Amino acid sequence: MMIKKFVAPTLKEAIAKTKKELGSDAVILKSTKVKSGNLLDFSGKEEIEVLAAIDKGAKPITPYTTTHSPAVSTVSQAAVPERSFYRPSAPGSNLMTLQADMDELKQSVAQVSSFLKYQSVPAFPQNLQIVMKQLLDNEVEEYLARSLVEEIHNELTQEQNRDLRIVLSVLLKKIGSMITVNNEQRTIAGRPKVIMLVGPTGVGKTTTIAKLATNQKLMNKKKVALVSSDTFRIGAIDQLRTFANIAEIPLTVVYTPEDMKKAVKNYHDMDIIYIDTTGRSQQDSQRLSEMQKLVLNAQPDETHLVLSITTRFGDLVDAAAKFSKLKYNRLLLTKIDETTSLGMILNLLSKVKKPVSYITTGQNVPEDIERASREKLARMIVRRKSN
Ligand SMILES: Nc1nc2c(ncn2[C@@H]2O[C@H](COP(=O)(O)OP(=O)(O)OP(=O)(O)O)[C@@H](O)[C@H]2O)c(=O)[nH]1
Ligand SMILES: [Mg+2]
Repeated sequence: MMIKKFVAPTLKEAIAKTKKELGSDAVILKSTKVKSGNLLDFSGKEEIEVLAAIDKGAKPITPYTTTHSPAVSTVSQAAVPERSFYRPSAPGSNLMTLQADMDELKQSVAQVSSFLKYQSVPAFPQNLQIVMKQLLDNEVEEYLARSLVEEIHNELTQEQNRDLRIVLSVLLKKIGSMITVNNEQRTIAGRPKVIMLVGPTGVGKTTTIAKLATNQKLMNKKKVALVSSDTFRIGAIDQLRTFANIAEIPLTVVYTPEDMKKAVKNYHDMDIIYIDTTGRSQQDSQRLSEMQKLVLNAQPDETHLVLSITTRFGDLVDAAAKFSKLKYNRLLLTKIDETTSLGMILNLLSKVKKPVSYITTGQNVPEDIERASREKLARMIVRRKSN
């Protein structure tokens, strides 16, 4: 393993530097706030120092010098960086984004008249027509969009309906109330919390486990262990093993449901055990039944069904139904960065009544993950697409 230090004004910039030099396989081991390195700077300004590692086998993009310092001791001293998924958004930011949403929506006014030619929208006041079009553009199903707009029409006075700011804030509230989240991160006293990720192939389960485990270890300083069930596909484990080695997180691979029980028991002194599973097609009912045994033996406190929001809606609903055999109690939505039709989230949540735990927004470990928030999800659903 090779380790290198990067310093930048923000965590994001430090990570960008790291990725530029070490490539996208680099893993952040530690990020700390440090005083500005510039001796002439007396402002007391802080910068972010990132300690990154890359597997020896992987090729860096540019040549660099390395120090072979042991990572274990430094990992446990990690400080909370500028931007982590535990931080609440800045006060006042909601109002600002609401204003931005509104300005964006106003730009749609011009398009509404042409839209009305081909949509059978009842004679709603103009602001409600704008909102309706916006929801449909974002691929919210028509019946949902219509019922939201009708409710607003009925509940607000004519004068309120003429104020786009009021219409929009009521809309966001209504959408927010259709969403439930559960992003509880507290661990359980006296025993490890067991968290299992299940879901179709290629949705991002392993990547998400790497993000969650790193964040819990580095930022919350939790004792974290990984278990991976590799009962169906030889070689599937390499990706997680490489990560576990670099981040120095213990990993056990289990091959049978009985192994699972032992592995979980073995990690009794950990705070969190994350269980990765190999992707299963929801069509493969025999394999799903085998997975049920794994679940039974792991006794997870949380089972997150991981779904990529880039998947066709019909397939999402189908996966949600088939995986219900595994009694999942959270939805974890991935690849939010890859689509502009975020109305799909509302369509899904109106059918699958489970709380959302996290959303993931890119391939970067550990930063591209956020705890789900109703307000933020509602805004994503309403937001105008940036083309
Ligand atoms: N754009 C984007 N890509 C992601 C995200 N999460 C994961 N990926 C990518 O999706 C691909 C599959 O990710 P994995 O973590 O291997 O998916 P998996 O669910 O573990 O796959 P299987 O174990 O084969 O079922 C990888 O290229 C990831 O980098 C995300 O939030 N956004
Ligand atoms: Mg995987």
